[in-house]
Amino acid sequence: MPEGQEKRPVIVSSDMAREVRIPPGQVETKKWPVLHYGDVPQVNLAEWDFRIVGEVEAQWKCNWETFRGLPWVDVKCDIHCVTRWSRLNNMFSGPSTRTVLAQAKVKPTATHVLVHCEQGFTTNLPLEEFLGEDCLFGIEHDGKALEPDHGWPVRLVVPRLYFWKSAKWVRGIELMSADVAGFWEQNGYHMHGDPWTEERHSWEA
Ligand SMILES: Nc1nc2c(c(=O)[nH]1)N[C@H]1C(S)=C(S)[C@@H](COP(=O)(O)O)O[C@H]1N2
Ligand SMILES: [Mo]
Repeated sequence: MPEGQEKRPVIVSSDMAREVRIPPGQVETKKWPVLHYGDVPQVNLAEWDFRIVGEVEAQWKCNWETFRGLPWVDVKCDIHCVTRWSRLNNMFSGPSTRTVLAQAKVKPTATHVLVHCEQGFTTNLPLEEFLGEDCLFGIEHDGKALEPDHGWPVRLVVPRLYFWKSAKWVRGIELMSADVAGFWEQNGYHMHGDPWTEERHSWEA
């Protein structure tokens, strides 16, 4: 937790209030599976930076110390992978997407976000969903730094969409004036990805 921030808001994802917590076609797991394309990147915090580019009045860039020092929130949420596992009752901590985006002045033309990660991984989502109140840049999970496998030093967490939108090893965001397919989306995953209506693949759209 950043120094001087003794108390931070706890946000409970609205999906946790559902009577049925497991979306259709999903199975609960107590473990936390690891899933990604390619290798776990070697990240050097001294060289790490985070950028906000695209449909903004001025680009914004910061180093790890500044990013980590932004005010944090704690978010309780369930996560749902399109490969059919769901993991309930996670706690992620870090700066909210709203806090991070407030560092730049977004142009009114921005409608979507393309998230950029180490090794060129990308994922796309509507700006409105990126700014959901339960969305954050997760630095800790259940009070501990993320494991390298799960996105250390920081991953996006968008609890109400399938978990492939929760990009690991994130390095920046690009504000877009149109919806542009990211990595898994180019490979057939859905442009939106709502687990409750099973938006798994674009050919089922
Ligand atoms: N950078 C990056 N992030 C990624 C992926 C990836 O391939 N690269 N895969 C996504 C997919 S498909 C899933 S299901 C989740 C899995 O996160 P986990 O390994 O922490 O469970 O990460 C997502 N984030
Ligand atoms: Mo996934």
